[in-house]
Amino acid sequence: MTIAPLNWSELEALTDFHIDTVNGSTNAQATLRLFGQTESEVRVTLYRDNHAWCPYCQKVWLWLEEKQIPYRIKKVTMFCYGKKESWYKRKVPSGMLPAIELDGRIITESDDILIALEKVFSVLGWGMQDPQVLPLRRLERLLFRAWCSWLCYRTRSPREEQYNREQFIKVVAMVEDALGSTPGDYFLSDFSTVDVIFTPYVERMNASLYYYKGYSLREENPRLQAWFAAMESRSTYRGTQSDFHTHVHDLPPQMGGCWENGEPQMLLNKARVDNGPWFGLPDVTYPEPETSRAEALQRVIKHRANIIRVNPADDKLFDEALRCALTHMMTGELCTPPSGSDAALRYLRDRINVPRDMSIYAAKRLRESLEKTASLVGDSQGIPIPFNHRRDQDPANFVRT
Ligand SMILES: N[C@@H](CCC(=O)N[C@@H](CS)C(=O)NCC(=O)O)C(=O)O
Repeated sequence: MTIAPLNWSELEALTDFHIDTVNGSTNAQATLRLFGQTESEVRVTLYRDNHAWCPYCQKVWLWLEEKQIPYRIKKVTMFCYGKKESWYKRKVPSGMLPAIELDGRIITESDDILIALEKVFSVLGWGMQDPQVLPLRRLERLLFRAWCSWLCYRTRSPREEQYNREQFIKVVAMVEDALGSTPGDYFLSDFSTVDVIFTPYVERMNASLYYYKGYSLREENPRLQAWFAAMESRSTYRGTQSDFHTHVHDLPPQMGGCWENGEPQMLLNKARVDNGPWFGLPDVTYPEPETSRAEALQRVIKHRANIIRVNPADDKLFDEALRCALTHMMTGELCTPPSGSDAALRYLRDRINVPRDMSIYAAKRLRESLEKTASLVGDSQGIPIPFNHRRDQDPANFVRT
């Protein structure tokens, strides 16, 4: 038995999800953050990517959120998603992100940005140049390079693949030692700028190695596992956290390629990230909030006109199919979509971006219902996600109408 899809007004009545983007918890939608202060106190503008994906932007974003510095956010398109805004190129000719404007002065390079912010707003636990922090900053870069060597270069033999894997695991052991050398789950004896610096790439390593190499960083290393859990106890981190699906498909154009090793575990992991089930993946472990479905529904309703317009399928067909998936998500009842809409539903399933569009559990709920609903009418996949660019996600297509 399947039910008829709810109409848009019936769906709207099922969500009252609302967040205070300005003074509430960390979120990707905000363009102003005040933390209870007044707008006249804003001295900082953060220029970051539209996708809330750029790792160096996440570093500065997390730092500002942890310190609760009032700031404005201006979003810029990254090259591989679309055309860089000319107003930004006038400010930062290279077009690189992140940048901040601090009391009218433009600063680029995420480390220099944090150093400049520390001078004005004081350090986050320990300073960037502190003798305890410097070796850990170097360790983070060492880990980054070992990860790139394994993930981003095509190897010519299984031996070379094995060597790259071992080199990476050696550096991970150093990270485990560093985490074990202080009390608590963070890098130093308390949460600090060091945790902020490690966050963006460790999150991307966890996703990409799971998917492209069959290696689960978070599950195979107990101290990193505890560190992730400690990070996830912070609402700041949760607000910036992405999921496996988003990362593994956003990384290749940014990194110039990510190479699969074709091993059995890798193939299983890849299928799971792409086709589900998405619950239980080691990309998140804190309990699912009760609001996840309502959040996903509210976000789709808000952008439904563009979501339908951008989808390659016929608008009327996809409108109905999308309502079927949302009806399933909210009621738990199966709702058969029009025949021929399976590829369209999976096209959207593959293009939910976390945390730009919604938080991690909301995205899992939506992906789950899109997939379940698509599977009622067929197994056609959507147009494949491009590997060399992500212009399918050009933010220009999603400016609200
Ligand atoms: N060393 C720089 C690296 C910044 C960087 O590589 N930014 C990339 C995005 S992650 C970028 O802006 N690329 C240009 C683009 O994609 O538009 C920093 O630490 O800020």
